[in-house]
Amino acid sequence: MFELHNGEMVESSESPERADLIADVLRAGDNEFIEPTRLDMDLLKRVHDPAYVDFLSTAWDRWIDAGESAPVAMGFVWPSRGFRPQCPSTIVGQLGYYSFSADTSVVPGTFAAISSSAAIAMTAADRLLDGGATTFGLCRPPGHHATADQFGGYCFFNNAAIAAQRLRDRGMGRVGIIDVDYHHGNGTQAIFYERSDVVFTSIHATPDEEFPWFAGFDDETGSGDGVGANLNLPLPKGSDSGSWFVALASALMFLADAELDALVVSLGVDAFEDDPLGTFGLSTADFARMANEISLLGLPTVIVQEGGYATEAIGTNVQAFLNACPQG
Ligand code: SP5
Ligand code: ZN
Repeated sequence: MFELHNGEMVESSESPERADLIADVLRAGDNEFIEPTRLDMDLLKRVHDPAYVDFLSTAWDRWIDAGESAPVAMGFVWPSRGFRPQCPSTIVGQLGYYSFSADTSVVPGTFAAISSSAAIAMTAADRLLDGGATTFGLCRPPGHHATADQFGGYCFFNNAAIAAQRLRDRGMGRVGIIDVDYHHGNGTQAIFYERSDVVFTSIHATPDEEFPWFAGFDDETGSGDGVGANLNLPLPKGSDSGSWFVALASALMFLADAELDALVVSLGVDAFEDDPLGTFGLSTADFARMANEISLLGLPTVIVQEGGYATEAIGTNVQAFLNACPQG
């Protein structure tokens, strides 16, 4: 698969192989694997605009029916400053309306992949609710950049938001989300921005210097009912592990004060020192430390996979985090 990067079509950083690399490492360890159950479409449409879900379910077929021949379907005009944010009637216009970045395109397998990724997040939440144990959803593609009605940043359905909404729908009073991916989880933030029942915090490279550029600043603190329920901890590009863990301490204090019943971790491992997209200095051992510190909250926890592109290390980094989580 390809992405448009600074004017060139290049091989995409986000590949199906990523999930296999993680699964291979986890299969070699002492882990129980379960298959996802069928995605609850009502749940999906509580998180995402139903029209957006319907758009994605037919986008590839409509692209072909429109006579387009490009191997990927993507937006090329977005409703940016001064434009009308209204949905056009044709597939080419709608691709722009329902997306925000040029790194993400629709291909024949997109809807199947994003539906199973979302089903994995839902199933992880269900397993936590049914069995009580910390559960990891090996979601791929990732989800935290996807808003209620826009794809981008390799994300289409917001898996973390789907897990959090499932926890809410099945009785958890207030749910926290901590996003440790190198990039700001703009989609998760947007979905819950006006809500107080799901609180969000994210540690990431400052959007002043890094994707997604237009969200993730520290003065974004929530609005309406959600005032005070959003905490961004942007760090300069090139930040080391020491400053990352100072930010984590702030995130954990924020979550500890929020009176939570459960937690969702958006586990991107692209803050790793050798990640090709990241610039932070975290080591493999730091992912274990991260899990140790998050576990001190003592909350029932669902973990969903987000980014991480250092293919030789993605599995060991995820394993380091998971092995440091309390078993139950
Ligand atoms: C989930 C997640 O980590 N999404 C990050 C999306 C960032 N997309 C823009 C990155 C631009 C770098 N593209 C380099 C492509 C070379 N393979
Ligand atoms: Zn990322």
